[in-house]
Amino acid sequence: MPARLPRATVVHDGPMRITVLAGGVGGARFLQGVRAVSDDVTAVVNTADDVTLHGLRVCPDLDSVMYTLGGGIDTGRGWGRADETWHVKDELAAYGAEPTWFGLGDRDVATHLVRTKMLDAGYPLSAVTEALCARWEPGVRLLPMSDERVETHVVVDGPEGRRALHFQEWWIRHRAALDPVEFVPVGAAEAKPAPGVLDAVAEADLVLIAPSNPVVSIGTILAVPGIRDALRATAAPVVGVSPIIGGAPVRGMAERCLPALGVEVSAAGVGGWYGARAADGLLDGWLVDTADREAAVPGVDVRAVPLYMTDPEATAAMVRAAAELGAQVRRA
Ligand code: FO1
Repeated sequence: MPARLPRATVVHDGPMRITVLAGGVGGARFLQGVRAVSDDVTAVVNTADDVTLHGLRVCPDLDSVMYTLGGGIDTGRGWGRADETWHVKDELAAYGAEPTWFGLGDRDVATHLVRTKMLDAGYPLSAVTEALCARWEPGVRLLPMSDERVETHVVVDGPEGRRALHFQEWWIRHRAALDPVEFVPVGAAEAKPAPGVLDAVAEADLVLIAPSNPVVSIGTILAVPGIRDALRATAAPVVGVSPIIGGAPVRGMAERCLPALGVEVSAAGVGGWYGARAADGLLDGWLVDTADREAAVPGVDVRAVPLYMTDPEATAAMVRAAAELGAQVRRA
């Protein structure tokens, strides 16, 4: 009879079923750590960054996760392919074909061509993602948050008055320099969770909210009707990981997004924005960096551990800390 693990660790026979809500670059690095902790991982990935340009459907966050976990990512950028070339982009620019500000890599174009062809043939995004992952074998189940189109548009005030622009234009062309008045997940109200998303939340042993941008990566997932309710209803502990360390985001310009929602750029501010499950919010536990050990979120068990994802092992240690916190949180 193998020595039995302490009850708090054993949640069911087989690997711990972990479901993660994640965005792109930060979410992908976080998922490298989750994958090291369990081989039964489902990632629910933000698709509101998605954009159609030059006739191609581009899904940045799904691709960042797929390439990172599949070993094809350019690790410096955190998006797009390693060993990339930019001939298509340069040739398009030579024709004056807009937009010229979007970094369309030659290897990356193949992914967009396959995805666009399958979408045009009527396959839902979840089936397209599964097909692309057959090549990349990310080692986690990759689910788009929805098969319906949801696109974040950013409302900004400019010299010519108030206007909305696609998130990618705000993010890439303007480097998020235009002060956002509002972030609008266009299409969210009409969207449904993709097949498998609600079950992945309901049947998980642990639900994690990755340290992705709370507004344009996690907030957009929560805007899909049914997902927030599933998180509040699941028997699994819900543990979030702070994307803010010492008052600043590690990446992803969250400090440019949070003020538009009136949320303080701090571990406590973001934790409070997600809220305690016992008080109409989502969290049972909130993992913050040791620099933010004083952070308190009413109704949420907060724990401070090193949160810099310097490498997959460091990230795995964070994930284990989150799992331990999940096993210990007081449940309403
Ligand atoms: N981010 C940039 O800052 N500049 C780019 O030119 C750029 C191109 C790009 C192409 C494909 C892709 O999958 C992602 C790309 N990203 C680029 C990142 C993208 O803007 C993501 O939405 C952000 O990283 C936020 O997750």
